[in-house]
Amino acid sequence: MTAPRDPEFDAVVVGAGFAGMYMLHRLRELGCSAVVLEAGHGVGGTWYWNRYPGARCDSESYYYSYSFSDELQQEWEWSERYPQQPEILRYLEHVADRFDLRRDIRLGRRVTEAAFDDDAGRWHVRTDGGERYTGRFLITAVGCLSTANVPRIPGLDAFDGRWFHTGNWPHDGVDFTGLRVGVIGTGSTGIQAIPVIAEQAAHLTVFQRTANYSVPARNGPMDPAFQREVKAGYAEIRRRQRESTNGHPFDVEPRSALSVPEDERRSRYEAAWRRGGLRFRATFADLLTSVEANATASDFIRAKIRETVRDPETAEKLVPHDHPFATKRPPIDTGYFETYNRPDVTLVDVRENPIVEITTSGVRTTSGTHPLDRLVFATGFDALTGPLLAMDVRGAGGRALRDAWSDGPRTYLGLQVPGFPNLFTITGPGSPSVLTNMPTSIEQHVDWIADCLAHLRENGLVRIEATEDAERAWGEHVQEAAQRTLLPMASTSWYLGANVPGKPRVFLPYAGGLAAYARRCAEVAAAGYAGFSLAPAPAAGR
Ligand code: NA7
Repeated sequence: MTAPRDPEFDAVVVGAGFAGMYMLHRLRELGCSAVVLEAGHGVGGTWYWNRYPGARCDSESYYYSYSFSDELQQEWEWSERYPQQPEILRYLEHVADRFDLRRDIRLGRRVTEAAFDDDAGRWHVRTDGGERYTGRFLITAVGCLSTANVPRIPGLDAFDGRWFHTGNWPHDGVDFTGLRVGVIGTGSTGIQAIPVIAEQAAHLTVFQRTANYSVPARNGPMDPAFQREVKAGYAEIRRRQRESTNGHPFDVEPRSALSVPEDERRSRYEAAWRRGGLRFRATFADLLTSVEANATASDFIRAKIRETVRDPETAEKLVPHDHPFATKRPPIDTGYFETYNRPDVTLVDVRENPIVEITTSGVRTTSGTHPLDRLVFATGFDALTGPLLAMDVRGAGGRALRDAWSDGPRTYLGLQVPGFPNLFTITGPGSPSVLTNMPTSIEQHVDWIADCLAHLRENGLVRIEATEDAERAWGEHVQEAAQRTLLPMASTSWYLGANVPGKPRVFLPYAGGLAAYARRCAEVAAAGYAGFSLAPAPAAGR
């Protein structure tokens, strides 16, 4: 008897979030056979896992969505300016149904190994359940922020209460009523969760390592007239997104913060503060390129924190001082700083009083023990490289991705890795990804990959691999692009890998802007995939 063969596909896609689902749709349009392997027991990716209290998107609903189908964008109704996690998940489930994607998505399959077979020119993929799949192409759609970072604090195992990481939240929810809750972390996630948890808990203790800037979100119900206007204007909105730096449809003020008189500058910041949201960053052209310009925005927010928080000592702890505004991912919030005016909320500065251990009953810092019943880690992710390295990926000659990236990720355009033929990494390190509105970047990547696969097929080619030279030049360009901004000034940023002990300090996303990046990708394709080596099927008998 012959052993059953692994199911064979043109492409194996890993992940069924925004990226994996659109990739499947495009592969089908090309007539390619494909399977999507998804670790979760439902589609949605980020929005399947991140169910913590207050979880919502910081980009506005009308543009944090797919643009590839006008019918979809016309028929879907968003209920709020910023969609909550359950609403985005419903949207992605709707997409899965509407485009009949589910029949090629295998849920509950975590990919643990992927190895390239040089002779056959195929990827062999294995899941945690021991299933095997084979594909000519392996396309990762694993997200940038999907590998939870739980700090190794001594004693966690001994904690008598329950603990949670925000990115892996129990599906049946967590009831904090009447409990003493601790939250570690004040990034975008902590800043969303803290006000909501404070409403429920008997007492909330926030453990803050780095004070963060935050701008009010100004969330609210979607205005039906605005929704109609958006739907009528989608073509233009999508064009603006694609031609922007960050994938948002708004313009950046072309003037320098330093070119306007102080009272005008202040009134512009006030207006941006009242309007709320990530657009605050666009108040002036040079907030991310000039230390002096940035200081005007940073000082404005610092003053707002001091105005909002009544206890001056707490306010001072909350005022960021070690990095310029927006050099770490800028959070937006609903009542974050106001939460510290509650009598049942305590702020602990763990830079001043580091956490020593977790005891059976709480968190012990150098200044004493904070008794807790529940502990929430809002401590972020092993960003960009974590989800790729969590799979044991082996390229040509059995080389491990982990070894190839021991000094930091090496990619060409964030899309391919030399030595890993026929592997495409959607929103991989070295692409704009997390510096942009993700669905916009995802669509650009997926479309580029789909066009590339069509090109290969039309030309009788079966193998594509980034060259070492192209990778080296792109890697240098990624670092230069970061250096042209203030982003590397945030020394504790996950953009730099600084949040995970032992991770190489390399600036991970491409900071040159989405529009410039997409132009570059298009030029590369138009030049016959410059920087990639393309090959036909090996001669028989090889
Ligand atoms: P982030 O932005 O990485 O924030 C994590 C927070 O947790 C941040 O305040 C960290 O402080 C803090 N942290 C991490 N490790 C520790 C330890 N060991 N002790 C104390 N505090 C710690 O993750 P988020 O989930 O908030 O946001 C991720 C992205 O998801 C977000 O930007 C959006 O794009 C969506 P630090 O600043 O490192 O000192």
